[in-house]
Amino acid sequence: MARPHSHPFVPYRPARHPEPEMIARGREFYAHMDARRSVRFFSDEPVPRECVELAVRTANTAPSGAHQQPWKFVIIGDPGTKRRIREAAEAEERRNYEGGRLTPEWREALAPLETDSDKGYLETVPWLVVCFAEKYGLRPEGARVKHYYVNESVGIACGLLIAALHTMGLSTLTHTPNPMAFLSEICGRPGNERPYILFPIGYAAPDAEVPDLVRKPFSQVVA
Ligand code: IYR
Repeated sequence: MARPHSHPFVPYRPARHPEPEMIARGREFYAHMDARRSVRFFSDEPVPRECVELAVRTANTAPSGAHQQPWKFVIIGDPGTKRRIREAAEAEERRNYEGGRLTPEWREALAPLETDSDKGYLETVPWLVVCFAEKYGLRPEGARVKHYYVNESVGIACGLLIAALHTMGLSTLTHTPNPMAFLSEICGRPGNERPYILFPIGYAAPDAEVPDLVRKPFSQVVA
């Protein structure tokens, strides 16, 4: 059936599998993703830059509002920049944890994670990726372009980044130092980009531990 189009369309034939294979593949992917944990104890072992780039390429496959891809991923590997980011993040977190900026309710919610203002992992890891969300686009002459569903789009892209890292055997953390405006300055990003998530990326330390958390059972997340 030839549909009338006013813009270019191309055929799309995603792979299909017999039902038992669909279920086997789904189970395998679920088990793989279910084994992922956020990590705060990293090894300083080097990781090929190509792995990080592949994760960013994967993130860039995310669906986005009006296909505007309102994201930017800054890849940082040099020790000086990692140090500046660590120092700035810790300064903010000291105001949170030691300066009383965290509300008692927030403190209580974070207690099981045993987080504190020490963000040494920001220097330990071989790579940092800072994801920025483009609040609006900028044409070369400077005109603003409205972006749609920025938060949803960038969130999905970051989810794919996390999945890609996990599939390569790498670990990360969705770190959101609060507030994180310092990331714009250190990364030299323009005003239309808002820091979204800071991802330390590396191998989990051989003796890494994670909080003994349980995921909500399926029955509680499905309705
Ligand atoms: N940004 C702080 C606090 C923090 C907040 C949440 I929500 C967490 O899930 C974890 C930590 C920090 O990084 O320590």
